[in-house]
Amino acid sequence: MGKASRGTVKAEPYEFAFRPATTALVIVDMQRDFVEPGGFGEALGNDVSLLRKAIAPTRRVLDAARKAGLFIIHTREGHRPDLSDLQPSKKARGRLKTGIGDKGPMGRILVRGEYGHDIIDELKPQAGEPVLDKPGKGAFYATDFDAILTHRGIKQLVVCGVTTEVCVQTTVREANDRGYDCLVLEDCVGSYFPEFQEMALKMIKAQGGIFGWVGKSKDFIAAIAGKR
Ligand code: TIU
Repeated sequence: MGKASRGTVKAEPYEFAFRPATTALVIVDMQRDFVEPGGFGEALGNDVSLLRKAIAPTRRVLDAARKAGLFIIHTREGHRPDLSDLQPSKKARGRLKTGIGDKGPMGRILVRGEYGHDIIDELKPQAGEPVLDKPGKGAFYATDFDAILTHRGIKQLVVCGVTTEVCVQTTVREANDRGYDCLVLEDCVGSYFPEFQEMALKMIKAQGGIFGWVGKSKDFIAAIAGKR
């Protein structure tokens, strides 16, 4: 099958239709500081094992997407080393003793170029897969994400990453308002809060897919196998 082929993925509220040539895999913020033991997320009192469950299925999706020749883009949340793009409100939020820009267990927290800010080894980007640095929760705010997708003719986004109700959902809402169809893979996204995981996914697919679709990695992998 050529790249002009169409596919459908079993999903809710109904099947997700896509064309491999116009579909991007977006992996949101799989950074050490959120996902690894000893990082910023854990230092805030979170159980990172809830996020780590998403690593293996996301790796399978990434491998399948590479084989199928899909456009792949990775995002990272973080700031310039001089913190000139860090809103004072974001810095102040949480009244943290050790917050964004401060020295954390894996370098300066959420600062570009630091070890903890980078993507985990299991999901390391390859050459040709853009890495999008974003200062906010959504991937569209203050970035060239929309331009990158538009230049490639991308219309559908398949979304993995963390956390489900924060950066994943914000990005899906932003994408939806810009006319992209989003499929969120439920086993490839993770939240520190199980109840938010459940509800964030329900919110996306409610009301006929008000923000998008929710599916499973195995069904997406089956749909793109042999599409190259
Ligand atoms: N990437 C992302 O979701 N950033 C966050 O700060 N998430 C939290 O859940 N805190």
